[in-house]
Amino acid sequence: MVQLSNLLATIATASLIGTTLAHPGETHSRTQVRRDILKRDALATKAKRGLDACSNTLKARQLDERAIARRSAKADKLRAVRGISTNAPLLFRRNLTALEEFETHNHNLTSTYTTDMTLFSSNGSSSCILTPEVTIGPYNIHGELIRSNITEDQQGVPVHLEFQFVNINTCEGVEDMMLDIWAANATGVYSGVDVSGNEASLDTTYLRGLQATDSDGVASFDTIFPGHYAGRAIHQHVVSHYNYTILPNNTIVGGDINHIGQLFFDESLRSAVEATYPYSTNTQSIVSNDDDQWAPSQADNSYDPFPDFVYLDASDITKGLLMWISIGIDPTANYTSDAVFAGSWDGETTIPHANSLEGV
Ligand SMILES: *[C@@H]1O[C@H](CO)[C@@H](O)[C@H](O)[C@H]1NC(C)=O
Ligand SMILES: *[C@@H]1O[C@H](CO)[C@@H](O)[C@H](O)[C@H]1NC(C)=O
Ligand SMILES: *[C@@H]1O[C@H](CO)[C@@H](O)[C@H](O)[C@H]1NC(C)=O
Ligand SMILES: *[C@@H]1O[C@H](CO)[C@@H](O)[C@H](O)[C@H]1NC(C)=O
Ligand SMILES: *[C@@H]1O[C@H](CO)[C@@H](O)[C@H](O)[C@H]1NC(C)=O
Ligand SMILES: *[C@@H]1O[C@H](CO)[C@@H](O)[C@H](O)[C@H]1NC(C)=O
Ligand SMILES: *[C@@H]1O[C@H](CO)[C@@H](O)[C@H](O)[C@H]1NC(C)=O
Ligand SMILES: CC(=O)N[C@H]1CO[C@H](CO)[C@@H](O)[C@@H]1O
Repeated sequence: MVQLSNLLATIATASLIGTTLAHPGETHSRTQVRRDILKRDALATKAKRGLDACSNTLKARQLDERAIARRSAKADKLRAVRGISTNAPLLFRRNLTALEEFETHNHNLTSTYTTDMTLFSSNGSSSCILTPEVTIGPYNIHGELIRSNITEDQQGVPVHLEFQFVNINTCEGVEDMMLDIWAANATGVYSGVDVSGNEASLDTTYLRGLQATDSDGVASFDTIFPGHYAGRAIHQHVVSHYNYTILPNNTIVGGDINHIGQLFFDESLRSAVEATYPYSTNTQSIVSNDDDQWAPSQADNSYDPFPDFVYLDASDITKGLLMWISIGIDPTANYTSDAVFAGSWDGETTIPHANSLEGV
């Protein structure tokens, strides 16, 4: 069996390299990619150690207790809105053991589900989730709006996606960061770009938006499960800004970036989602997390770039998912120089940048 650490490191590494090949705008050289991987591995090791040290502190326990209460209440609320019985079992409790058995075992835990709400814990089974710093990719757009619901008119499996950022030095939530997220739609097309491999969509902003973290380091979005596109495993981008300025027109300028990440999703979940309409109409070729493993891996850090999740209705995935991930960061890190923007949204259209790798 593939070791968890190697498997995940490989996934993370492969994704980074996969991005380089798959995204037409990406021009990083192999040397640059290798340098990025080494830098990221060093940072991830440090963050993992920091989070491990956090797991038994009072602050972390309190943060976790609040997370359990919040996520549990959120699940109830989302289910009530959709008219789903709160007694219905939730699907897919993923834990570290399940993840280690990722390749050989099905970790759909429907039949073993109990009423234990600690499944919403950030610690315990899914102890101290860590996503590494991953390349920003060429589809980042400057000037998107501050809003929690980024769905717009996009059809797909609704997802309430909760991020929690934890300071690896203090074990506290990282407050007042502006999270900026983006992903491809159900048929694998990003809004706001017009490049080969991505249907022209400059006048759209779907599945993009910003939200500030609260005192627990939490910010959440209502979106849909992303679709796949050729050359990449399904992923969700997230970047965190700090020391930014909010403009009157509900967007931000300035500041620095202290995390650049991508979330990945369990293979079984991906297939279950993609069996439904309109994902089922996507004709682009699928790259699974496993298939992304072609790249050589030299690191063996314990990465977990997969959010935990529950089905809101155990019998119908199209009713939606609640997903959450806790990400350990060093809030004083500065990745501003690694951030590139494909264009800027001006309220009506996206103005592509002449060089998609330029900063703002
Ligand atoms: C974690 O998952 C494994 C494999 O699916 C399961 O046997 C085990 O009971 C789970 N542990 C917890 C704490 O849920
Ligand atoms: C968090 O996880 C660690 C490592 O598994 C464990 O030692 C600790 O007791 C857990 N803390 C809580 C509050 O569950
Ligand atoms: C988000 O907005 C879409 C329409 O744009 C709507 O259908 C959906 O119910 C909203 N989600 C939530 C959780 O409010
Ligand atoms: C995804 O976006 C493209 C471009 O905006 C659009 O043509 C396509 O219909 C969208 N897919 C779905 C499932 O709505
Ligand atoms: C998960 O398990 C439940 C119950 O065994 C089953 O109905 C459902 O189809 C499974 N889903 C996936 C994605 O395997
Ligand atoms: C972060 O990096 C950017 C780009 O290199 C630089 O302009 C900025 O001054 C840095 N911020 C801090 C707080 O050092
Ligand atoms: C918001 O205001 C800034 C500064 O005037 C402008 O550059 C930007 O295009 C505006 N964005 C939107 C979405 O209106
Ligand atoms: C100049 C400035 O605003 N610096 C702030 C940047 O953000 C950090 C973390 O939130 C603050 O500690 C600094 O004061």
